[in-house]
Amino acid sequence: MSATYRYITTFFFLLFLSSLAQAEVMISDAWVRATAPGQKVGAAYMTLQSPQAVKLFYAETKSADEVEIHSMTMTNGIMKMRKLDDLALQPNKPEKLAPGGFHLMLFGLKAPLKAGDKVTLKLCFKDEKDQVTHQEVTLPIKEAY
Ligand SMILES: [Cu+2]
Repeated sequence: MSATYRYITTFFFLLFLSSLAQAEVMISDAWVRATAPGQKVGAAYMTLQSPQAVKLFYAETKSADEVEIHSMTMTNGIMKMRKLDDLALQPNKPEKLAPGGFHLMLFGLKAPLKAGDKVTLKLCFKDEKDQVTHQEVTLPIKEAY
């Protein structure tokens, strides 16, 4: 086997490995709620579906200082929000982030989120072997409905 041939096969093997590691999470119905002027907090929603078990453990955006993963539950008629360390996705089971439930909370907005504009989020997932993948998603800003 020539050195060139070996080099090429190694290259394609590595390419194959990296494609295995990057099994993408499907992101659909993604949107960000428009905010009023002066409002410093926003919320992002989307449906996540992963081919393998992963955890969403970190998110960031240039539009805000910090992004937190939140759950929302109703207890005795009172809405309670809680910060989560991560959000686990079961293989092929869609996890819905929607008003009244899971959401991404944007703290320290740099500017009001205006309907018609867009926000780009970077989402970081970790698989069961602690392998981290990043995905960018661009969300339209919409009025609450
Ligand atoms: Cu929240």
